[in-house]
Amino acid sequence: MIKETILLYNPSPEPKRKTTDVPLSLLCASKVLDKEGYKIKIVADNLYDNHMDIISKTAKNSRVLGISSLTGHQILGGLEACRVAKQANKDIKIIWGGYHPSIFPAQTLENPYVDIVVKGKGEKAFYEVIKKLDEGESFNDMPGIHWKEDGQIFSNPDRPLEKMEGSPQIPYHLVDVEKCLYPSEYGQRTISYVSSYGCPYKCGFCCEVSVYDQRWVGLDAKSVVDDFERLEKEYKVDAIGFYDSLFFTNMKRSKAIFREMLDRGVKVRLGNLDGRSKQLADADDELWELMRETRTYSIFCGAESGDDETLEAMTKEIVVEDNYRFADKCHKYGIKVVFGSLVGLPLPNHSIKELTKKTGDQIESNIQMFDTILSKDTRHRAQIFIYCPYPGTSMYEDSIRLGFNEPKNLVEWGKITYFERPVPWVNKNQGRMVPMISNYIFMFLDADTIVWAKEKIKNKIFRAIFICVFQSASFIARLRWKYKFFQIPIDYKLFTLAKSVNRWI
Ligand code: B12
Ligand code: SF4
Repeated sequence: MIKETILLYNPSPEPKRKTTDVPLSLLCASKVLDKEGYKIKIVADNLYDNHMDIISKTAKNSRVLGISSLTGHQILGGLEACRVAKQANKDIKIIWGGYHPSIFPAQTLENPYVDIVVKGKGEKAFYEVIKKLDEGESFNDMPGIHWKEDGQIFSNPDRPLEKMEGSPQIPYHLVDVEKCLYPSEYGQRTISYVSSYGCPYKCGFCCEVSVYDQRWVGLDAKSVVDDFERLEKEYKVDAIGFYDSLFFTNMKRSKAIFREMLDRGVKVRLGNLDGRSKQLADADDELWELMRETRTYSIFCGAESGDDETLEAMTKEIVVEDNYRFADKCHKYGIKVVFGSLVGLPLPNHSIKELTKKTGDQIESNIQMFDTILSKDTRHRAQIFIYCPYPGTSMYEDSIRLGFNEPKNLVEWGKITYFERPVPWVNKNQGRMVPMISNYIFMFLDADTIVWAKEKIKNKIFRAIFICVFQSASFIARLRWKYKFFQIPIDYKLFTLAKSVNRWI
């Protein structure tokens, strides 16, 4: 068996901003390979300053370069790594995985650098691909694998979603964990973690449907809490940020995790648990009491819209009232919510002009909904994103019909920027206003931001200056929110500038 280095790269999701997080996608994709003794080197910009040099050097002795990528900027970083690696070693095989290649396996393979795409969950699939490469065999019988041979693209059917029980633990030891822990609102040493994959729902805008086809698998409660204990003991982690798509899919499992934590005295704080407003608002008090007892910090919830017609068009299977009921329940039990929402959706039977107007109405109704929610609990955080069409979702074809200029290749998808109006019916003013409200005003409305931000500044003088500046900016942002005045964005531009030079803002 050939066990040369397997070189993996996690490109930064945003231009000019260093990653602060653990490369979780690559760690999970490496689980089985690591257990089987393969030599793995994971490169990311927070792990090495000169990361492209490391790629070039390591590529010389590597059989494979693996790239993980979402749609957007990560693609460009991934392609740059491919160029550097191929220059160092023209025989290196290049494998892409993650959401973007999973949505577009064939189009990803059209890029001359890419040899193989792993669609969906990667733990076993990646190992099997490497084994086949070692043995010089074809990928014909391997579900979920797409590949290129003599310029021709071959595609296999999707892979069944394997159970998580019995799969090796996440090999955090493959990276310098100290460089990947981050201070969050709920812990000084927070680490990212995932306990399930997929989602059984079919929201019309969400790419989860095309990658996992409404399937979901979750790790059993005991194994999840084993992981928490290990992270607590080995890395002195005090908080865990969840990256599940829908943590609360199975309420029995969720309760069992909280109970297991209490029984075993596990003290790490959990945050960013993903849930749906209706399911959680309807959940029994036992679940809520368990979350209170375990000091669960926050839930991430796609509230999506303050307009019932838009929620219906999204097939979200909730109404606006569910968002209010859920927010009240969280307030009662002292749990913070981060609410996501979308505007600029391609509603059927609307012209572009009507959709631009509808986008304005959606912004308005989301503002109204968040005004009500945030005025009841200032710890809740709101977010508004502009819709971006993804294939395999029910809204994609509508978007193309309505004039969405579909990117035609990997490079064009790499240039998609989420706050710069990916769809033509979102006008310039809306494209400017949405990120200003979402990234700037909502940040200052969130009562926890100042508590958390000032803790990160150790120097007393800097801290005092920071608090002064923060409070002045906060005053302006609150005034804007009170009067719903989002024009003449000089303060926002200054904030954006400050953000570009300080990665913690
Ligand atoms: C953390 C996260 C982020 C992070 C970045 C993560 C990163 N990769 O660096 C941040 C906060 C920056 C982010 C931003 C955004 N995100 Co995001 N994010 C997530 C989240 C919650 C977790 C990702 C994760 O780590 N999952 C756990 C890992 C283990 O799963 P995984 O990545 O799928 O990896 C597995 C397989 O894909 C495969 N695999 C992955 N990589 C590789 C590589 C190789 C070589 C192989 C063989 C296999 C393989 O194996 C892994 C193990 O099975 C996901 C939802 C989710 N549950 O995944 C959304 C998600 C990925 N994000 C999404 C979206 C829409 C966004 C934003 C557009 C949100 C917004 N409107 O601003 C932005 C865009 C970012 C950008 N500029 O490109 C979408 C996907 C969009 C897309 N087509 O890429 C998701 C799926 C959420 C959703 N359901 O809509 N996000
Ligand atoms: S938006 Fe959330 S609930 Fe809807 S399909 Fe995506 S992950 Fe599932």
